[in-house]
Amino acid sequence: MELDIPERVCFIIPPSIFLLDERVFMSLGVLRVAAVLEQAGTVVEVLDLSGVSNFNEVAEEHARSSKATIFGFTATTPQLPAVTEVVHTIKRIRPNVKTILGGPHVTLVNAAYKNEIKQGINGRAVRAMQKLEGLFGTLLAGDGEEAIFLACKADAPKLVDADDPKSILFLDNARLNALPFPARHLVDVESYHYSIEGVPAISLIAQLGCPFNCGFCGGRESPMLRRIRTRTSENIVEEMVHIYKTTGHRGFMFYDDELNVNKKVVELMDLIAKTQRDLGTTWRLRGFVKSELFTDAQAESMYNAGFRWLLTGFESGSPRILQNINKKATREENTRCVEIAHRHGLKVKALMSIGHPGESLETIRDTEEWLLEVRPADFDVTIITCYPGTPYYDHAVPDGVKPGIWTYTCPKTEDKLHQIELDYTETTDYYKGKPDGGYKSYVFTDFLTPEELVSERDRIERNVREVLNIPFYQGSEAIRYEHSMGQSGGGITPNILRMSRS
Ligand code: B12
Repeated sequence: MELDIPERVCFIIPPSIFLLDERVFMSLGVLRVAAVLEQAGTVVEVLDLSGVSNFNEVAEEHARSSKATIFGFTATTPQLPAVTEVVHTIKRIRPNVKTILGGPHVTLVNAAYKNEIKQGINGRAVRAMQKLEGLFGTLLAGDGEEAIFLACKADAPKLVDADDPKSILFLDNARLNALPFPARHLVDVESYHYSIEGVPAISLIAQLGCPFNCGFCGGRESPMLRRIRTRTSENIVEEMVHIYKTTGHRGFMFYDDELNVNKKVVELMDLIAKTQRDLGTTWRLRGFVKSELFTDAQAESMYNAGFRWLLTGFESGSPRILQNINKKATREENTRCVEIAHRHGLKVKALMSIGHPGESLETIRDTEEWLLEVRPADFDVTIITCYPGTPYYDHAVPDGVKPGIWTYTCPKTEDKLHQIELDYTETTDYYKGKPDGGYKSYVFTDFLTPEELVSERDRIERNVREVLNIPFYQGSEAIRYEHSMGQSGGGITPNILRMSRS
């Protein structure tokens, strides 16, 4: 395919005001797209507004001085209100620039939209899609690495849909393997602070996709998020070595949905272990596993590769709720997973959630009891969000009586989850926020109101932390960018704005 190479593109990473600390993990997806453009010769600017309280002022200042004619935004659903503010500002200051939205929110709204259209429904997803169409010049759903060239064209279609395995823009394993690593040099890596067992760590994503079908999880009908696409073990380790040699990091947080859905996980772990021996270094690793697939052999190889921590979305201690989620793992399998990990010296962070269909005080108590029984080294308890593209959202129907309420009914138990319809350009809905006061629920069940779900969440978190002696996290506050913070000669400080060498 003949490519039109854009001259200069500015990518904007919006803030995530609801997070306890916004500079823990960088947005790798948009940096993957940036890397491909850089490789093609485009000058790429990245304005990283994570953790900047007056983000809109900074965007305004940059819009005035930037020579970019294309502004690309990335957004998860709760980042959309901030993105909406910023895109309005950019269009006001530079009415002739092209604006593009990519990332999880538009990908998932598009998946939900296609689902509604297929069923002949003009519902919430159609409205959500129309909002996005009004705000941005071009919408890009799915893999951005190759689709970006089409999206940047002056005559690009309104929607570039790369989230379709039939599209040539949907990446296969071979192309994924051949692409450049994320352009981490376009953000201030040092300002992102995360450590594993005291070792400064950086995130990476080895494999894409999760084939499971949990009710709360985004993208179950989005091939980009559902189909497993792998890179070779050699290519993944090459990225780790590249990070180690360029930034000196010895800690790696794997953001694959579940490392052990990869049949070659043990091979990968053995190669990671061997690479450390060859380089004469020791690394510390952290990542996610799916509980019912976890084995002693995996645990042993993970420990040898440098893992000391695992994270698992156990979600609930209630067998009925696990069934309602369509989790596939039973309470017993979840317990077994923690036991295997402990046997091999791996600490477990248990990721729990409440607000599922049929959730009641009793099922929440089951979750609390299970945590106290298996004694994970850490845990969190979140409140379910029904974003577009989750089965809870995609298979809900409007309540016949109450306007603005949608209800999902579990096919097996007929338990229900009620959802308040939201305008995602205005409301910041997230499942994990700041503890004590940071949570708000937009779901409820036949047994618990939104407010009760929030108070139960806060209660479990306090109780279990107290009994298991696990401290609350300390976050870090957003910073206010002052012009005087700029480098000599003015301009936005490099921990917010970076660009490729022109
Ligand atoms: C790592 C991760 C995190 C990290 C880092 C977040 C980050 N910004 O990267 C942390 C822990 C901070 C995090 C937090 C949250 N996360 Co998260 N996270 C992930 C995870 C596991 C991997 C992300 C990733 O690197 N993917 C791989 C890259 C290649 O894909 P990508 O990011 O989608 O980017 C590609 C395309 O989308 C596109 N693209 C992306 N941006 C742009 C921009 C332009 C201009 C273009 C053209 C293209 C483009 O091209 C990229 C390359 O193909 C995903 C699940 C998944 N497997 O993707 C969930 C996921 C993104 N997270 C999710 C959620 C819900 C959250 C939270 C809201 C949870 C909460 N606290 O309530 C927060 C939101 C934080 C935020 N910054 O907004 C959902 C998003 C759903 C949604 N509707 O938006 C996902 C999809 C999980 C899921 N299946 O439900 N998350």
